Amino acid sequence: MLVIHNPDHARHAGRHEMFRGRLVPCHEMPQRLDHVLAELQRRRFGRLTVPQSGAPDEAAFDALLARVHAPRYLRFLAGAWDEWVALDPANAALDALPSVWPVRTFRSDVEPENFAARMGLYSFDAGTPLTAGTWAAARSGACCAVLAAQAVAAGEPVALALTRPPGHHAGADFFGGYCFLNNAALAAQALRDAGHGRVAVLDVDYHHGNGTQSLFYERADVFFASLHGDPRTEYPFYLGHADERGAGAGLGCNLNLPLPRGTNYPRWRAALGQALQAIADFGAQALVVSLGVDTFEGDPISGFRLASADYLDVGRALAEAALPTVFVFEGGYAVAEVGVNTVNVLEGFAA
Ligand code: Q9C
Ligand code: ZN
Repeated sequence: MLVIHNPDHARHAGRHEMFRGRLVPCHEMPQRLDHVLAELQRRRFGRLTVPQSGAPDEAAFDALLARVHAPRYLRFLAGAWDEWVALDPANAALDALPSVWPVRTFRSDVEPENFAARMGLYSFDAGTPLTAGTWAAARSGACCAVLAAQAVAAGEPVALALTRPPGHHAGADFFGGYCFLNNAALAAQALRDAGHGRVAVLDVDYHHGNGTQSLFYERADVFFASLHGDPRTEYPFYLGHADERGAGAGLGCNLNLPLPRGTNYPRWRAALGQALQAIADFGAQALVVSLGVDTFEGDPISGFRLASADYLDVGRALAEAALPTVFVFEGGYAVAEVGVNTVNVLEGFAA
């Protein structure tokens, strides 16, 4: 299996996220991806590559970024760290976190000059620190996702974009949930641009992929299906309910399967079967999998009960869709097990 990994991922290394009134060490850390790389090497699984300089074409890549994300959001992300340090040189030793947000009845059409105000305009939580290398890491990661999609469009049966920070919570103009650029959405759009008429995104991360859903909600050419912790009790709370079925031309092209905390593998696997059936009914010609392994029973911030061996079966089930497939790495915070669980999916898929 082709594996395109983000050589710049460790440039995004947040120190703290806000959690229950205090700053705690970030769950989303560089070691997560290092464990997947180590497990790939240990099992001699996958053809590991990094993006070559100049590929994909810079101008075409920036144009694709600006079709999925709002240009003013991209400009903000690209310059945010320099602005943060310009406020006070001492800020260079701190992460930037938002602390004020425009909720309902506030305006979002006027971009404030104040930096903190723009941090809030472009985010939805205080758990997603912006650091010196965030833009570089996120941009290279998005590039990996697009390259993986282009390789699959060119005939590779399957590819993995092995990158962090993750992407599925990021929307057209906001970051949050440890995500800045929506890698899975970029991969799906790249598949569309390469001629796959109907693309499905299947999100198996524990958390609802609110960013991906919102990006495709009114589109009939990209189907979004997600299995996740019920937003009544689980992050990201404000999206991911079963009655969200798409809108306008996209009505019927969105499927949410919320599951209660404590869900075990048999129940989760039944929901996966439902999602795969819907994707087949849609007539998808290519599949993007938002591959979070925070469904693991040992995950420190999640509530499902999948065991490591279950991920082999997940991979087998995904392969039965018999579609050209792009895997995009998302969540999974049981750092020591994230490698085994991720590679189990890939091995099950390849077998
Ligand atoms: N600090 C992904 O799995 N937890 N993101 C909120 C507040 C956020 C998870 C706690 C969990 C985000 C890609
Ligand atoms: Zn997650």
